[in-house]
Amino acid sequence: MKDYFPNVEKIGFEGPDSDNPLAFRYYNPEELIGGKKAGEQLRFAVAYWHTFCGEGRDMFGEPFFERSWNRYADPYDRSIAKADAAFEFMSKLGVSYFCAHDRDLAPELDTLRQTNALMDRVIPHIQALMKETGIKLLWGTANLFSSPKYLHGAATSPDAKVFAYAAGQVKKALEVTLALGGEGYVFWGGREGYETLLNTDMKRELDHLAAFYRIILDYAREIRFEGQFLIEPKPKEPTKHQYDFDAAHSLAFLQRYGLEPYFKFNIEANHATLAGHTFQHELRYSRMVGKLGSVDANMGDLLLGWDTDHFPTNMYDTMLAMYEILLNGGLAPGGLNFDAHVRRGSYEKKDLFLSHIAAMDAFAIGLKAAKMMIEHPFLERGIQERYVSFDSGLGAEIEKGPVDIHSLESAIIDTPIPLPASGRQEWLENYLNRLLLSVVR
Ligand code: XUL
Ligand code: CO
Repeated sequence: MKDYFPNVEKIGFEGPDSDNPLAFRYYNPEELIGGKKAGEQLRFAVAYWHTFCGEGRDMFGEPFFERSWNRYADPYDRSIAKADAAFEFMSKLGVSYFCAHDRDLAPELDTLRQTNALMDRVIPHIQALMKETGIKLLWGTANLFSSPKYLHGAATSPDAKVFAYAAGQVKKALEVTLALGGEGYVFWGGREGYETLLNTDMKRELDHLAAFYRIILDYAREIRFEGQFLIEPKPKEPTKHQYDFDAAHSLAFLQRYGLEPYFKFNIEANHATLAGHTFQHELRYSRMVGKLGSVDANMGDLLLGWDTDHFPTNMYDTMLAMYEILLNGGLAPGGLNFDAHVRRGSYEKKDLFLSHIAAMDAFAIGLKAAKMMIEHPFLERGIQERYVSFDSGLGAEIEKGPVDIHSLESAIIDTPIPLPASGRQEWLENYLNRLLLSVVR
């Protein structure tokens, strides 16, 4: 392995009082939290695209990050160098998983045949690095949005040849995911949406999207890919309206087309906030319908209206996220994928470590606080009490059903209705603050 990060040793756990920036303060993978190792519960993954492909480009600025592994002119050499840098980075950081698009691993050439042939040359090297380091693929995916051919979408493109190309690309991406032992496969609808209904047949595009999924599911069966398929909802960006808007939209789509049994959701924090939801809302909804499969762990800036993909360092959010995840019975075979990139101002290679360390520490704190929330089921008890009127009498009859409108009316028509109990929201929020402080103290 080449030495792309010569000044960084393996990152260790040094505890809250350490002054070493290249150390974990709260994340100790071996620490037993509720009888299970923290590392096994958190299942962190590094996102290949942001961490090894990102070079600081934004709408107004050129790429300038020093990422020597991306400097090779030959696409094969570049892919190999990038993989070497990735596995050195991930081993030093101490994560067990990565996530990647097909085009992160090997770039696109003129035809799909040529692109696939390049991929076939790169994959053995990735397999060797995986074997050497023990780092596994959490999920694979295909980049169906960067190439200009996808300008009107991939599975929802008005051009049938583009649809066919996208299917061919996913066929290969699935084979690669299988060859790398990927535990899941994610569909993020990159440009599956529309800019204006003036030129869009929404019904036809949704039918095409469902047909696309069916074709891929059939192929997965054919090659015996048994990983979990995941849809990653996002309401907008790059298109004005994305079809997988949020978890509830995505569930309705899956139900409408009879695809529900085959998918779970990969919930991303910043996509939730773009949809006008909290991260916890999307996690709760997915959990509630049995569809919480994996998480893209990042955070947005609520003052900015786009997908800023910050590293998740807000402990309050990580606490509530881990609460939902624990109540979900964990995420396996999913995990916490850092779909996040360093700010343009954080341009040093070292910042790649510092950002991941900050996020991993924040999630370790979140896990500990969430465990306490569950051990002292204060919230759950409060919620049970809040609905006590549905446990017996009239409420129980409503829940059991059927109840007719006349019996409901006669139950209330002659009685003044007292105010329902206080929701005590601020008291609950204060309780959570105390709990969080007791973890970091
Ligand atoms: C884009 C996004 C993607 C997916 C994978 O907003 O989140 O990186 O996670 O395609
Ligand atoms: Co994502």
